[in-house]
Amino acid sequence: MRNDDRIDLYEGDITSLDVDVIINAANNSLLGGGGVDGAIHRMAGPELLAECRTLGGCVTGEAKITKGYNLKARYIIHTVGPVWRGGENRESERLKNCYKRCFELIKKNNLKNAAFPAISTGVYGFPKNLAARIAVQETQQALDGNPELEKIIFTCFNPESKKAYEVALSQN
Ligand code: AR6
Repeated sequence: MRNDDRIDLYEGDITSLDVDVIINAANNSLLGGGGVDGAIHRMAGPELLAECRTLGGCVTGEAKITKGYNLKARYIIHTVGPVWRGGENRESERLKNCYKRCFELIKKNNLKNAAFPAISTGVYGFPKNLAARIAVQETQQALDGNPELEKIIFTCFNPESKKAYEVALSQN
């Protein structure tokens, strides 16, 4: 695997991680929801919602950054993944854009390490294997293009997700 010393898999809750930034799989409103979004808002506290209210939402495939508040992570990047509608609606392209926009913000803010959840693979129904392939490809490209970036952690919240990343990493 390329960049293997700069990529880690972590099984567990992304909100517990002590990293520069965690990525949130949000919705267009950026005002919270279930899944990882709900967990992040709960742990970060009400000041996060207050900042999110000033952001004016977020288009699918884009990303916005906030402070981390009560999290150990200093920042949160909120990105909105696509809802899976069978694969013919530019879902892959939109998911790729999520990763690209996140990595742009990571670079712009000089962040050295980041943890990603498996964006779109919960409520939004994106197939886990394809999503993991996209996550790994975009991460490899970003690591190649940003020598300052030390570590990317893929957070796996269930064994199926972990397996999907292991396969994707072994093929890269
Ligand atoms: N830490 C790490 N990963 C988690 C956690 C956690 N605490 N909780 C869930 N996951 P989802 P989506 C995993 O549904 O598919 C929200 O309501 C989960 O197992 O959180 O992008 C938003 O507001 C799955 O692998 O996000 C949107 O409305 C992955 O995170 C919608 O869900 C993503 O699952 C976004 O749906």
